[in-house]
Amino acid sequence: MWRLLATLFALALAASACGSSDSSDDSSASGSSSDAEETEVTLAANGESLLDTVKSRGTLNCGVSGSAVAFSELQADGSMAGFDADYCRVVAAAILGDANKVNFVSLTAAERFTAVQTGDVDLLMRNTTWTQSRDSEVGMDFGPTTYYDGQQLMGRESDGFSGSSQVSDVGGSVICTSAGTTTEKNIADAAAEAGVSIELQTFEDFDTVTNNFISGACDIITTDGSALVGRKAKQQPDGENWVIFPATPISKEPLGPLVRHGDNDWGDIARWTLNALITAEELGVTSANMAEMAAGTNNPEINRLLGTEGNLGEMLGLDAEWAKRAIMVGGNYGEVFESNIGSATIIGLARGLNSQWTNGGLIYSPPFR
Ligand SMILES: N[C@@H](CCC(=O)N[C@@H](CS)C(=O)NCC(=O)O)C(=O)O
Repeated sequence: MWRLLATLFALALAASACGSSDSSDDSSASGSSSDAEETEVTLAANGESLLDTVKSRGTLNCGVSGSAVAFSELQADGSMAGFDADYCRVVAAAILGDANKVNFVSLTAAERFTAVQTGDVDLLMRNTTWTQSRDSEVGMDFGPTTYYDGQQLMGRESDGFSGSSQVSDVGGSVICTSAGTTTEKNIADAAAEAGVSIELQTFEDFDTVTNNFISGACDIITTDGSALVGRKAKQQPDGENWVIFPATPISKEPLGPLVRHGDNDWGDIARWTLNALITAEELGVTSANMAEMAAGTNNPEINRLLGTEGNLGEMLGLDAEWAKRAIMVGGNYGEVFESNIGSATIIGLARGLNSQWTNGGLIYSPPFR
């Protein structure tokens, strides 16, 4: 009975989110509410949780950007690379025992929430900001934040901009960003607050936004700081200097995984798999020392995490070695960070706010107990 009620509730959310274009920043996604209804009814008829569905399907359908530099980028050979892509692999390894059992689905910002609502993707890992309306109106459930980001602007030094420019300096500019994002709302708010008038143009994807910046059609582009750093690293033409400002972002953009509202068991998997990687870093469990750690240690939390003590994995509907498999995909949170977006990569992001809480940052997992 509770499942029927949950399904009806999810349907109502899906229908309202798809049917209106003005109630939230994210409701302009493609797809129709009838698609959502068909999928919901199928899931309800099976009486399965998404965990059962994914196990019997044998693959995880994971929504990503596909063009977010170092986060999820489609490669020439058809593979998907990056920090977000690796998290999809980590979840597949935890559930299915194979990091390769991921079907990556590239989604634009405007498409992403409908894809979760209709069940086209099981998990969304697409530089998506946790906001109240996405949680309580659009019908998403967010996992812990994987990357604490913030919105910034990027302009040309030759236009007089510098790293110390402010929003108050962009009056009269054509500012471009992607549709269906927090970004388009934030820049409008920030310009109004700074008392400057801007011409805001939105496009379906950030490739188009960046190309319009390169051609000069846009004076400034704006989005999550990490995406601007990536675009500058990859696309800044020789002889130009693109500058990112203001130094303190204009918004908070906590990015992380999300699932459809209403399947708590499935949400638990998304949440605790990420917490496993975070806890592994905190406790010094790495891909390199896993064999030693998984043989049993004198730290009871490591033993619970790696399944040599207790039955935390079984409580999730998984097995004792789920976290071990998740950590072995690309290492703990810090290892996944460094290999994809850290200082030695093209994007070269510092840990900053994304340091462990024990190191002055915000990365903090609840205990494994
Ligand atoms: N974090 C923001 C923005 C996410 C987003 O989709 N950003 C656009 C740029 S505005 C994008 O496509 N980024 C990936 C890329 O660089 O292509 C949100 O959740 O709304």
